[in-house]
Amino acid sequence: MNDLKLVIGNKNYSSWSLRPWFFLKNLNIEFEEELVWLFEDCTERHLKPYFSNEKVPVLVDISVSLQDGTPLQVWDTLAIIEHIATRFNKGWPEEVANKAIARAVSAEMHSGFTGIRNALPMNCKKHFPNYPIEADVKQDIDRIVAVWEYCQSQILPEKKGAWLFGEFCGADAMFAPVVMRMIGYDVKLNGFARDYAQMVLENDAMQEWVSAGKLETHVIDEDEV
Ligand SMILES: N[C@@H](CCC(=O)N[C@@H](CS)C(=O)NCC(=O)O)C(=O)O
Repeated sequence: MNDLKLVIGNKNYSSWSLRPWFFLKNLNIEFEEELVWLFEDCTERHLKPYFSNEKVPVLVDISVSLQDGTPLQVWDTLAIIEHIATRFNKGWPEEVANKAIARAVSAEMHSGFTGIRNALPMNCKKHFPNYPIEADVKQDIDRIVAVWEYCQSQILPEKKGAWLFGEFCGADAMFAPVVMRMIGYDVKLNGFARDYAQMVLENDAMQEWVSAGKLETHVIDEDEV
């Protein structure tokens, strides 16, 4: 039995769920998965056992007990990533500056980029060629590309690799759904951003997630543009 259970939403739509799932998969940490269909009659009942204000993702870690003997629950994507990194002592760059930058860009992703998040909802099934990109979304995209290039410029010679800091880390997980949005809405990218997006799309874990998302038949109307 796994110590960890990750409660997630629909793979086709739930971008927040994808982040910790992608993080665990790429760190080769085993976990059980519970999928809850979002915005349906049963959603509230299925999320009631969790202290997450009826939101996903939630990580349940039975190796850690609370005062009342129940297992630790961690909700909110960034807190889940931090807990996994603390428990397994991996998942952020080791070097102090890059660790701080990785956390800064992850926090920026967590709290910002509402233009792209609102206008281009993740939908693994869809591809919209030449989708019209509004000015506020373009601003977000430009900032994201600048962030990716900034991270890449900090890669240490001994950590060379295709991820944002060479080796995979939490920042890659935080930006993974953004890649899906950029590809789905046909955002034109160049240079490192284009190669990075392609690499994330081809990643085994991403392919597994997208394939499962494409098989789902549940529809969330507000995420359909
Ligand atoms: N800031 C939260 C956001 C979580 C969130 O909004 N999750 C969405 C699914 S992607 C959700 O559970 N929505 C259900 C609802 O709002 O009722 C996090 O980082 O985990």
